[in-house]
Amino acid sequence: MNLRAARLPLLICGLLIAFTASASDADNVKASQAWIRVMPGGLPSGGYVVLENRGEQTVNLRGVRSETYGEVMLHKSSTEGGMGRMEKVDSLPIPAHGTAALSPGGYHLMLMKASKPVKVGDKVKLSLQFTDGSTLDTDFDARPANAMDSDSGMAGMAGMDHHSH
Ligand SMILES: [Cu+2]
Repeated sequence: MNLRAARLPLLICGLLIAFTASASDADNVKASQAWIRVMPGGLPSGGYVVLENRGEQTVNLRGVRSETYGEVMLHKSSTEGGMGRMEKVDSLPIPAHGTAALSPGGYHLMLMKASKPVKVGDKVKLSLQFTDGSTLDTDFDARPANAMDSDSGMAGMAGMDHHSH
């Protein structure tokens, strides 16, 4: 291997580091398993997604914009004395090199004031907003009201009770 060939990987490596340093929050976050539990009759629907942060710093999910829903809030569910309740939260931290899950019974998006009826099978685009102002457009699958979180089994059942109030 001559000297010039040996330098090429070094150069590429340097470029990658420079790119990573300037990446926005949205560049560092990967969204997966995004879905909406569609509730009948204009009731607020829950939105769920798994967010993976591949960056070196904590990223905060600050809010969500949507053309479909006039109002979207970040909520956290909890159970106190056997009663399900939920509260509004301002942001959800996604740790560096970690994940944060919005799932039935925990953090979730509360989707309200649909501008048009959302049907099961629809894909609904939600724009996730992060600390630095960057956004990540994500397609959420609309699922029926009795859908369970496929990954959490009984936890999904608990979430269903909560959201039926
Ligand atoms: Cu809620």
